[in-house]
Amino acid sequence: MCARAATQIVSTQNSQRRNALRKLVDRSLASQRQARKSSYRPGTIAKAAKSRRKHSGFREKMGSFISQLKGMLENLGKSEARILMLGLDAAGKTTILYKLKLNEAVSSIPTIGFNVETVTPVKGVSFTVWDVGGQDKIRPLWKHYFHNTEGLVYVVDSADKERLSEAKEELFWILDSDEMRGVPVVVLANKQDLPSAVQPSEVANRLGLPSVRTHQWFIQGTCAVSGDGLLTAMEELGKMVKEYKKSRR
Ligand SMILES: Nc1nc2c(ncn2[C@@H]2O[C@H](COP(=O)(O)OP(=O)(O)O)[C@@H](O)[C@H]2O)c(=O)[nH]1
Ligand SMILES: [Mg+2]
Repeated sequence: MCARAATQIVSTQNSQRRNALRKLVDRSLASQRQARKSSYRPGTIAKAAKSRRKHSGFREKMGSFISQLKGMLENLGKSEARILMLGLDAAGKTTILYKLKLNEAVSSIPTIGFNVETVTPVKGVSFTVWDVGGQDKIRPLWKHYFHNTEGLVYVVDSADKERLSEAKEELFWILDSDEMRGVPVVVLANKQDLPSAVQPSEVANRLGLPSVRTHQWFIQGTCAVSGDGLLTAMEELGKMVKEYKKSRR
C-alpha cells in the first residue's frame, strides 16, 4: 500500500514535470516563429536584394573601369612612355596615382626637399609624381626627372580658386623648361564633385591654356575619388604621346 502510494506520487510529479516541460517547449517554439516572422519581413528581403544588386553593379562597374584602364595603359606602353604627374600639393595626385596603379605597388622615395612617388602599372609605362610649388631651391633637381618625359599630367584642384594663379605659374615654369619642350600635357581639372568647383573650360582660361602654342594640351574634368574622367584623360594622353613620339622620329 505504501509502495503504491509512493508510485502514484512519483507519477503525479512526472506528469506535472511533463506539462511544465511541454509549456516551455511551446513557448520557445512560439518565440522562434515570432522571430522568424520579423526577420523575413518583405521589406527586409527587398532591402537585402537591393543591396546585393547595388553591390554587384558596383563590382561590374569597377571591373569594367579596371579592364578599360588596363587596355589604355597597355596601349600607351607599347612604345614605352615616361609620364610625369605634377601639380600643387592637395590637388589629388596621390589619389589619382592609386586609381591608376592596377596591381602594382606605389613606391615613395623621400628626396631632400621633395617626395617622389612612382608606379609602373603596366610594362612600358611609368608615372612619376611630386608636388610642385614654392620650393625654388629644389627646382634644379626636377630637371633630372624632366629629362626623357613623354607626357605631362598636370593636376589642379578646381575648387581652390585662390591657388589657380599659383598653379598657372608653376605650369608655365614647367612648360618653359628646355627638357620639357613640346611634351604634351593633359590637365586634370580635379575635384569636380565639389559644389564650389570651377568648370574645366574656366580652369583652362585661368591657367592660360588657350595661349599655349608650344605644347599640345587637353583638359579633362575629373573626380579622383570616384575615378570619373580618368579613362578619357588616359585615352587622350595615349593619343598625344603617340603623336609626340612620331613627330620626334
Ligand atoms: N572631393 C574630392 N576630394 C578629392 C579629390 N581628389 C582628391 N581629393 C582629396 O584631396 C586631398 C588631397 O589629395 P591627395 O591625392 O593627397 O593630393 P596630392 O597632394 O596632390 O597628392 C585628399 O583628402 C583627397 O581625398 C576629388 O576629386 N574630390
Ligand atoms: Mg601626394
